[in-house]
Amino acid sequence: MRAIDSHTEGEPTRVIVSGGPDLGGGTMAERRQRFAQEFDRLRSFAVNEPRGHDAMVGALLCAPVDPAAAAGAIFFNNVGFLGMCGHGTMGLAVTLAHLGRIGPGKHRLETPVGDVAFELLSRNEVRIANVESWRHAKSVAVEVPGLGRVRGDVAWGGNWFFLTEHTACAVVPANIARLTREAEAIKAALAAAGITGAGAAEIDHIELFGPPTQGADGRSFVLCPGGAWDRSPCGTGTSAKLACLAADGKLAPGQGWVQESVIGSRFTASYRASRDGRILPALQGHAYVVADTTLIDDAADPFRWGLTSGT
Ligand code: PYC
Repeated sequence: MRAIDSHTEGEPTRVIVSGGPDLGGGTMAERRQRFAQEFDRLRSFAVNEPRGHDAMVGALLCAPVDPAAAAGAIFFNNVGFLGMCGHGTMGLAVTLAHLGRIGPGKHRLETPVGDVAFELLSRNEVRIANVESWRHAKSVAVEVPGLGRVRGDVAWGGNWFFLTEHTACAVVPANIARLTREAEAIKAALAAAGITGAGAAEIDHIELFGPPTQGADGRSFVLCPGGAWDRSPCGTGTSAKLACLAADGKLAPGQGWVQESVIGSRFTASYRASRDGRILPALQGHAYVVADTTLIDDAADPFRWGLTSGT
């Protein structure tokens, strides 16, 4: 399996460019389902230890349904599959450029939750136009053991998010272990209380906000499904935040928003209005290719399919 690794504002992406599962034709949503049902161990093989680690996000590069698109992609992580991935799309863009498959300019990526336009602005700078995003529920209250009543919004930005300013500590690197515990407790409480996204979808990303540093408008800690925290400001999380700001009338279409991660890396963002109060977010950030590598499959290796929590 050939993999090209990159990071986007600190968050890793591993793009499988060859040797991945053959998922046949069909939409990216259909191919994601086939990947999950028939080839899940290849997901673990590619991103879990010993070849990867919990924070690694994978992207299987696919031939697009529409030949005019640059590519299709199915994003996944240490425990399962993602809808969209903002940082991953930026990583994939610089990877395609590294492979000589795209040049500077505008391109389109097919994902399981819709098409995403992206623009390679320079070797390491990418702008993406994410899928339609919206706030699903405002100021939802949930009782969280150890934290008390926590209020936050539920929003879609390509994945489901619970966004709250209720944090027991500052959003700084020294508090990452504590923020992780807090976010995990909120996620468990939401599930226990039956609070979901649309269509009973699990809220699998938790976004905790604290005061930004100079030059930024928002600072967030994002817990991803699988327990890893996002080193980048999280593209789908930033989109969910823009949807909430738009719904509250706190950010106008076209107005800039700088979101920083817990480690201080940044995306610049804005949105266009869409139907029914929904928005079309645009995000910009930097990504760098860091490895072009071969993942080896040894049938004698007891941890051939990767270490998982059940290992
Ligand atoms: O950038 O959208 C994102 C993302 C999702 C999970 C990790 N990063």
